[in-house]
Amino acid sequence: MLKKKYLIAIFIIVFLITIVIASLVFADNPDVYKDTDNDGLTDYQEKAIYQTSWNNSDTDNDGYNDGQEVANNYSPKQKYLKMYEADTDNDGLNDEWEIKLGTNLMVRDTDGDGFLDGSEVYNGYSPTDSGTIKLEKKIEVDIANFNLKYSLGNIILDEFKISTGKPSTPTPRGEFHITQKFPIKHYYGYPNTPWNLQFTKRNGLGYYIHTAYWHEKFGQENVSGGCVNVPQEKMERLYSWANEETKVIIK
Ligand SMILES: [Ca+2]
Ligand SMILES: [Ca+2]
Ligand SMILES: [Ca+2]
Ligand SMILES: [Ca+2]
Repeated sequence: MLKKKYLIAIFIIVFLITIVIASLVFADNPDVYKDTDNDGLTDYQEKAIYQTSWNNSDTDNDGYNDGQEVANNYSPKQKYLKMYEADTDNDGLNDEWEIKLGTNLMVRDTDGDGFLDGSEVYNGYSPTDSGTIKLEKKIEVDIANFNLKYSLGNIILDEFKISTGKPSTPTPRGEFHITQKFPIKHYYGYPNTPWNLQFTKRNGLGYYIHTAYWHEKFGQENVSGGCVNVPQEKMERLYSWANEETKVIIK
């Protein structure tokens, strides 16, 4: 009985010592605090996340330091490109989403399962877990708040202001799926509209999520004939990412 008590006590002591040593090691990691090149990103962020130079404040040599670029959503690695326009490792997943999803923006197959990060995200798999569990691809439209967000599993890939159907031609509410994709559509009075995602059809009429080059009412007023209008600079990424597995929830 006494022996058992000793064993438990020894176990607890060893456990506590391990915790203390581990916390000392991590607290002692200077990279977490140090910003050697004084560009606003710590050495740790530069080495582990942005893959920038920790001792050169302007990695891509474009006149803006790494921290400034990250703060303004520009790539510190690729001259003049926004974070989402850069795909440093050319794996089909842009640098902004690599960082959101926790993948390595210099490694094309982060989890080493034989599938590129970009194709995993497109097909609804985790790029950081080699398992085969599917993640939900979901677009959520909040009509009252003029808001659209879309996500892979529980990670939001983007969120922005939109405009939906005016009171006489409201956007249908409910749960749908993307049914068809059209790179260009000609709507009545609005030809050559890029990036169209159809999510339902009623009385022979298709309802879409698409750009609207003819107005700037996003976040302000619902003006459409029932479609969801998205700002031009937001739509191409959403269009490329969405497929028939993508759920559309409109409320
Ligand atoms: Ca730095
Ligand atoms: Ca730079
Ligand atoms: Ca990439
Ligand atoms: Ca992979």
